[in-house]
Amino acid sequence: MRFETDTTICAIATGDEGAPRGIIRITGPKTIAILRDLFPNARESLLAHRYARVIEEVISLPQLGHFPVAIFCWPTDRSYTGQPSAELHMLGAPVLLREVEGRIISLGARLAQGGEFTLRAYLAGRMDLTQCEAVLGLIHAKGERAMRVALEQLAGGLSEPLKMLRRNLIELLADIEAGLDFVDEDIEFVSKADILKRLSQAATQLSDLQSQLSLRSGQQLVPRVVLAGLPNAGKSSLFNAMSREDVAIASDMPGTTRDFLRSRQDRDGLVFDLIDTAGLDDMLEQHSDLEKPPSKEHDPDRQSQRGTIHQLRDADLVLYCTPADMLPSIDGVGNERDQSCFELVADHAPCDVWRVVTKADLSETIAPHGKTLPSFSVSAWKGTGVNELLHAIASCLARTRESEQDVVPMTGQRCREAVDRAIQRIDEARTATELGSGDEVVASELRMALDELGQVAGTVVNNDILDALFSRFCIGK
Ligand SMILES: Nc1nc2c(ncn2[C@@H]2O[C@H](COP(=O)(O)OP(=O)(O)OP(=O)(O)O)[C@@H](O)[C@H]2O)c(=O)[nH]1
Ligand SMILES: [Mg+2]
Repeated sequence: MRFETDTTICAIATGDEGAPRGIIRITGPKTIAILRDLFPNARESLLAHRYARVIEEVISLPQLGHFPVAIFCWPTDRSYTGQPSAELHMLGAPVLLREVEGRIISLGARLAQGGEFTLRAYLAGRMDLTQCEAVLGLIHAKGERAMRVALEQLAGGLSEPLKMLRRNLIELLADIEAGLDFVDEDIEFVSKADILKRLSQAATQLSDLQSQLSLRSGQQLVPRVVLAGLPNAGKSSLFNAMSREDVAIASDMPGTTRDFLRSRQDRDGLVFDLIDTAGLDDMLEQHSDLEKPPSKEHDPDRQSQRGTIHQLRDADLVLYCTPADMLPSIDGVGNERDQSCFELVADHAPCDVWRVVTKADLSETIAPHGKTLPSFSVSAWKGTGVNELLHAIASCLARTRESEQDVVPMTGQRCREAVDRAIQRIDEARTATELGSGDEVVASELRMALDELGQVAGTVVNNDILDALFSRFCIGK
């Protein structure tokens, strides 16, 4: 990767398979001079303005003919790269674009390397590294959500809190260092209480940043799939069938399951926890005091059902079990108790709730019934539908995992460790302050924390990181 910025670079920024419109980008000190040579008729207008503008021109190419070109021109450093820049928008025929690119090179530019335009934006202080990665994320975005995440990050979603955090720490460091010159004179520049308060604010900001960086359902958190329903709905039997072992007790006595059970599943490469819960029944009339934690409940039945409510709140997906013999009949009249239980579950689960018809062997055919048509039907006894359900869960969770990244994955991978180390340094600084180890020690911990954060933003430059990042860009970006 070339880190010099005194050359003028150019590249075709659009694909080479031909399109109605093609774009050539130029940036660097010679941009305007090159444009003036390329478009002699626009010499005056190219010099006349200091602001970004569009000039309609025609380019004459020997053997190829005359072609209209829209010159988007940023004549000063107020551009993406922080240097005079331009984009030539013209017919997207590859032969034509290559011809014009060749002319620009013959007039004093060189061909840009992949990522060099964004690298210049970074070197000019226009963007920090998290934003450069967001540009890359945008280029490679596979879906709408990935694109939105990249755009938010590009707009400063991560840079702004990072900037504020670094500013606060720099100010604290400056205050402490100012005091170091006067240690012998017993003047206190910044009190111990103030240092501790500011360090604890920094620790909170860092942990916010860390949660922004961690992928919700990535390595840290295993998704949780919770089975819920009325007592005797067949949850524990389904739990056993899905985990292929008899861990949960199933019986025809309502209220068999008291405490929740967990079984780790690995389906289609996706790991998730399946959770069996106590059937909800007594809770149906008790909506008002559901917020009470399970430990505060004295009645064991209600305590176990309260535990179910807590499981629901942490769920990534709920499988609501309705036994086939409780399904609404053709005329739409369903089991009222089951319906209110479904509503209770849907109210408390922060995620999708699928209706799973259990004991499907009890009814030969499951009649469709309007809007409440069940999505899945399974029989734990016969083993039917269980694999299909597991497969659907895995693909649903995989989709969610992909879409729940708060930051461009590359930024997440690169920054998580640096932020962890910064948290450790701030912790050390707090301990040193509490123990009265001396302001020099606190200042040195703060400097190390700032270095770590500098690596996230890219103010502390590490050539390997820059190389790894910018070499992944395509030419013209
Ligand atoms: N016909 C039929 N009966 C089933 C099936 N699955 C479970 N049952 C029966 O339904 C009854 C209740 O099953 P459980 O799995 O204990 O139900 P549960 O929802 O866990 O019940 P609680 O723990 O009390 O909330 C038992 O008698 C099971 O044998 C099935 O696929 N077909
Ligand atoms: Mg059970």
